[in-house]
Amino acid sequence: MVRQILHLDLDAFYATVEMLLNPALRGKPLIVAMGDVNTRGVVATASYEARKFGVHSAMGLREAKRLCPQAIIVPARHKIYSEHSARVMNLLREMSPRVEQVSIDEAYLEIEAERDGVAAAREIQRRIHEELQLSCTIAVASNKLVSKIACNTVKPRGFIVIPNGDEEKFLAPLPVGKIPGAGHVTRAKLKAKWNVETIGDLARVPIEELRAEFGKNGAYLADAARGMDDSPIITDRATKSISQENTFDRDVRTRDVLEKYLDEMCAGVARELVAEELKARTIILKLRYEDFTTMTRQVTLRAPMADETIIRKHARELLQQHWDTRRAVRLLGVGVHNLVEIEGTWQMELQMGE
Ligand code: DCP
Ligand code: MG
Repeated sequence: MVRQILHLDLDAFYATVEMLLNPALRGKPLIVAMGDVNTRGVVATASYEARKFGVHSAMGLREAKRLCPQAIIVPARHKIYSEHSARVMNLLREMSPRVEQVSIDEAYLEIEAERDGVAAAREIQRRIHEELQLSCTIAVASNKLVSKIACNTVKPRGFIVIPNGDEEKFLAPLPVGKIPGAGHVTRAKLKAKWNVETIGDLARVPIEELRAEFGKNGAYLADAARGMDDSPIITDRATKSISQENTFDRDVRTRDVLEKYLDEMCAGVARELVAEELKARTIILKLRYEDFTTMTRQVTLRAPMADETIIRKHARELLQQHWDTRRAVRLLGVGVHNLVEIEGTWQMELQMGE
């Protein structure tokens, strides 16, 4: 099954929001500063006009001012950026339910095979520009790794499509440091041992040799060099947790009563998991005593499940092990996290259609 994965990253995000709120800043070299706007602060981001002078994120303001004395410097306003980020993410979720937000201004999105992924990407870029007055770069590829790398090659206001089958050819001329995780230690070893500079050079190193040098990461590097990646989109639904809790009218001292409530809550949690098409690996018990001290204890299973009996068994065991029976219980709760999505219906249909 060929996937259609979009990687989207907003251009000079904080600076673009500042220009949106104050159009007089548009087209000017602008630095958004973290901490002190005077010399002790750091550059959070710079407009592309300021980047021409060598200013970049994480640079000290002193140096940034030396490189670009005419830059306008404004303090970062994180709350405002979060609001604009949320609008972007909501727009993406309108376009597909399979959205993975990776940072404040970056997300992956998967488009179902029966839709035109490139047309969807164009529409997203247009809507972000017209409805939210923000600028972004989007890459479309068959997996997350290639779409992420591709996106960075065409910034700002860029758009790029890597057709399925062209991944390795596209990556080959790029520096090996473009592979996420290939930091300076890895790069230095690759250079010293095999004279690797580009991703294409890396693809020519035998996999066994990479394995011997880097272990599991060696296999990752070999796959990455060939543009291979099958990591799934992790949606927000999968990162949340599901729980229920009960505050008692009167503090409870009897095990039977606690277990009765616990069983009921386990059933509720299992029902919600099933309804959301999720499975969980971790079961959590929460206890609050009469003096308001609260504790949570959890157990993590080998495999994800959505089974009421399993949840109940572990929740009861946690209660058995951790409830200090000398103390009355004011609140009891049970929850699950470490959630994974059961393959959605459209994905199953696609696999069967292949
Ligand atoms: N950010 C920060 N400190 C950093 C890097 C980034 O505070 N060291 C903030 C400011 C950026 C935002 O996160 O606007 C998004 O980070 P990006 O790396 O995506 O950078 P930009 O969006 O600013 O620019 P680009 O067009 O390169 O994506
Ligand atoms: Mg960005």
